Amino acid sequence: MKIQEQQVLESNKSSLKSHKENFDFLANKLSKNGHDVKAIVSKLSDFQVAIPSWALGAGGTRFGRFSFYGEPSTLEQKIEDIGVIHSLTQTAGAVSLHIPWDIPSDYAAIKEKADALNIKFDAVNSNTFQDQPGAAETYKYGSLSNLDKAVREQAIQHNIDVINIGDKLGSKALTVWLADGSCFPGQNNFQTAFQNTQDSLIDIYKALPDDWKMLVEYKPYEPNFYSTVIQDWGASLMLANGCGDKAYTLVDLGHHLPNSNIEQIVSILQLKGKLGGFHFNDSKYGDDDLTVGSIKPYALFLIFNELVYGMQNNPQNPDLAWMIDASHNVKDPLEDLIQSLEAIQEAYAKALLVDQKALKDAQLAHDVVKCQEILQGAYRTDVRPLIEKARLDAGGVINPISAYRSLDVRGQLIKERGKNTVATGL
Ligand code: AOS
Ligand code: ZN
Ligand code: ZN
Ligand code: ZN
Repeated sequence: MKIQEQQVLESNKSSLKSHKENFDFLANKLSKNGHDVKAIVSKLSDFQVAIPSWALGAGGTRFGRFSFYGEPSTLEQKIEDIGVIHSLTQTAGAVSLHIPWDIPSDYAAIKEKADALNIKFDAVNSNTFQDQPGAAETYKYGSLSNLDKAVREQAIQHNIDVINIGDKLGSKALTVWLADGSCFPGQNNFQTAFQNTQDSLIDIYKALPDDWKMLVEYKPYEPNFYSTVIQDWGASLMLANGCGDKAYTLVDLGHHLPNSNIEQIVSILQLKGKLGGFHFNDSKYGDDDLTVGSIKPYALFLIFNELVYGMQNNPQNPDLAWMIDASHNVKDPLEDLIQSLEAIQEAYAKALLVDQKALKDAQLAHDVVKCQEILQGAYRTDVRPLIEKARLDAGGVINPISAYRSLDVRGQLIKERGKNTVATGL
């Protein structure tokens, strides 16, 4: 399944006129208010988000899984699916692989396929939260934090293997997420678990190529329900600092206790030059991995407001690895990813509309009402014509969901692959 240029053109025909009207109206209004619309549109066109290889099949919970069929069962097919999303949105120009779920059998062929679809290899993810068939040691009681040296060594070696695999594909970052922790008080010594984790991460860090980054992901609970070794941004930052300059914190939006001020976390990490990457999703209760922007779109906007500020004011912070980490039971996974990309673009576009100079002045004048007006004025703008224009300029479609449906992509995939269903990740 590959979207042809002709199909893109065809799909845009019917909506081109109304898009143009809407865009001209908005662009005119924004220009009058001093915005450089061209620059905003080109920033939106440039913005690329990596699709996680584990989100292309229907997700599931421990209570069950319901398939959409036609799901990709090989890495090649996963890349083809991202190719579909990318052709329509022009925003999904990267993939984040999970090892061992996605070990390439033929590196040259996979690279060629990804190149042809304009897809880059973003951060590679290691997995020490499951036992692999034939493995000598078990991760039942932890991996990098384990009391048993042999287990730690196996987990360290796995991460080094992942770096080597990613290196062959042109990836430049390793994401480490650990399930390590405890389910009951007294099960673990907090200090020993933390120190073991630090020492293990340092060993992995030593194997990191010079132009690579190590991204340390945190999460407050699950699968362990009493304590998690890397529970929050503070633990992640301490571990990253303990490794060195190439180690950073990765923020997954679902990995916070309810009502955490994620925008503030993001902001301070950028100030310290230590924000390395993002896993976008949304949640109502915990690590729900719901569609980006489906529950708390205003919070997403506030996060993007800090990200835009950071990208403009914090040269000490490197370019971020933007990734989605979501998965679903009840939606076609590709439609869901398209909705997530749209929500990310929308939050980004609105954040670009915040008048930073006016905001600073209002802050200086302690004009609290004005500060809020500035943020909410940007948030309340319907920026969809800007996103449509950005997609159109880059060669994508005006309305990805309706194009996906009218091209009957899922039907085609089922025809090609049959009623394929595969188990995916977390
Ligand atoms: C787990 O909750 C995390 O979000 C990780 O990013 C994890 O490695 C990923 O979901 C792949 O399993
Ligand atoms: Zn994540
Ligand atoms: Zn998550
Ligand atoms: Zn998660």
